[in-house]
Amino acid sequence: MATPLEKWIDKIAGLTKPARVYWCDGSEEEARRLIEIGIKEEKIEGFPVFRDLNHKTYPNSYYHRSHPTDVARTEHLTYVCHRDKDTAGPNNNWMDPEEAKALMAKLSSGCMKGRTMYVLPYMMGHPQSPYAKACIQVTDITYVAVSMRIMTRMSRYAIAKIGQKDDFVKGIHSVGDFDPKKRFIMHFPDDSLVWSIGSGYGGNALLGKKCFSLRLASWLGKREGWLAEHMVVIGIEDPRGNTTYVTAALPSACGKTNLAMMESALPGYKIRTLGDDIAWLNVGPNGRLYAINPENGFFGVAPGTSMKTNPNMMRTLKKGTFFPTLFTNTAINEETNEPWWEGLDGERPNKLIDWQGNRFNPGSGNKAAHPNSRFTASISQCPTLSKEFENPMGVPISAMLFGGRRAHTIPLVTEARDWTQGVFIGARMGSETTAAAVHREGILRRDPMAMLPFCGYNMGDYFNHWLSIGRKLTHPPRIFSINWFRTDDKGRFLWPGFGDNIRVFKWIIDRVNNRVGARETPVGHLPRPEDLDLKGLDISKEDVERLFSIDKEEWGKEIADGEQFFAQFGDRMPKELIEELHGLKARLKGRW
Ligand code: GTP
Ligand code: SPV
Ligand code: MN
Repeated sequence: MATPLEKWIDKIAGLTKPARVYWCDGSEEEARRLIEIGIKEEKIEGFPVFRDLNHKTYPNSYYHRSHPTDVARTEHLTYVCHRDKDTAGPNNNWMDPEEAKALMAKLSSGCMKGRTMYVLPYMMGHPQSPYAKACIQVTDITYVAVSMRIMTRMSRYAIAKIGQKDDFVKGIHSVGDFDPKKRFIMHFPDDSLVWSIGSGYGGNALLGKKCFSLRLASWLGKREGWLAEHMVVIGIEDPRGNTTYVTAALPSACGKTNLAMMESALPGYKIRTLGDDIAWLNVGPNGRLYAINPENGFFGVAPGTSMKTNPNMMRTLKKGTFFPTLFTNTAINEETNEPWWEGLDGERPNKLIDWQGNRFNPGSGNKAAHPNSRFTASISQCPTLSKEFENPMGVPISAMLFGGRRAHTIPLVTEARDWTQGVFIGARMGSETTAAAVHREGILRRDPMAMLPFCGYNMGDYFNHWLSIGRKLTHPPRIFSINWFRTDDKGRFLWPGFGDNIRVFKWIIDRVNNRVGARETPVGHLPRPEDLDLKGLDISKEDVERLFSIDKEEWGKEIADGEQFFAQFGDRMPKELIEELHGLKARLKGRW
């Protein structure tokens, strides 16, 4: 008797008509074979799906060039198909599920003709974790199959775990013919199904990542009483030998990967990595919030990564294990066959092939690597990996941070008075846009909890859900706002960032452990000047003042913008957050 899983695979194969169906086991030997196929047989626009890189300096690494129209997430083609539009909310594109399925069936009919359909069984989360989920994705390109092996725990175990059940997490993926007009990323929360066609790009095609672990999982979390968040998870070891676990939500390309493995500029402090993109947060039996990272790898932004900014990522990329490391849409150094990107250490090599496959002309004003070019590497290769990474229960969280790119207004660090004010800070979050999604860069947009593109239901309901989680916690984490990106009038960053961010973390863990006081302001608690450890840092007193300055006029605009953003959620907006907004307004008007 066929299992529900086997029947489902037959049904998809009947629709998409692949030449063969291959069930992956996630082994090392299989990854090698898939890469061989990608090198020798599969092509995108005449270019092989994989190309060998220099294995002496970057062991087991391969290059992938995507279709030139397919280099970032496409939020305008991403839909969340709840039965009714209001459940999806103004923060999501919506289509009626039946209509969406009919459209996808039409686009998928025969879309795998002549190709292989790879069946990928994988777990999100440690297999022994009560919070883990067993998933299946099909795809018709080796790049996605190999990427999923790096990013998830892929093995036949997931098939055993699914057994006779039919409510497993399902993903259908085909690159189709890469036609942007036929490109859609559709989510069906009621069926635990993601259906994606026309794109091979990470967030659109590795369906365990944003599509399942955030959009569908946030909806599951709403129904089951937990949170799926766009967050880093780290442990901070202090000179006393204590470790404080912290999460931080930052929008795409705003520094999560950097933060996750930061090399501390302060002696005695060490960062321990648990995750750089996604956290699943559960209320533990002791009333504390526990975090797991459901992923097993990094899909990080290449440009700007160097021994200076992120040495531990450079070490991860060069470690070389039985997991391959992939580079997508970077440039290639023609002489050494190494990947290259803007911001990498050393001089720019003389002979570069740009991300579109052409000889790079430095006079052209173009970038050699695409600004959203990325690497894919196993988390097991990270030298700062926490020994708690494989703990099925996760780690207890003492502080949660919300941040973004804000040239003005938002101080370097602010502490919320309590959970409700913290949720208000997260809900009001804004950030200047980056190259991680297709849109104009550098525009300020509201991005609550860094989840605007990833929340799988109405954000008004999402804010309510956050408040309800707070009510279940007897020892809630403290909540902070951070901003590494404040600039002066000339656009120069006021804060050195990167390894020096530990100075902010030192204050945060001192606050969590009730070791320091704070300065009360209308916008929250700020560090007293003497409590921020700036030893050995070349920063002027004026710059420090500017990092913490609160400008009434700028805050007036900030509140008006936030108010307008909240208004679109109508009566789904929690009254607690509206009260916070009025409170903030009144405090700023008063004397302080
Ligand atoms: P996704 O993978 O897209 O979710 O993003 P991410 O948040 O992991 O992004 P990542 O860490 O790769 O961010 C990269 C960008 O942030 C690069 O342009 C870095 O130079 C910049 N960045 C990271 N940390 C800092 C910092 O402390 N200060 C400044 N000024 N820039 C930073
Ligand atoms: C992001 O854009 O936030 C990413 C990369 O982490 S992707 O997986 O493409 O979404
Ligand atoms: Mn991300």
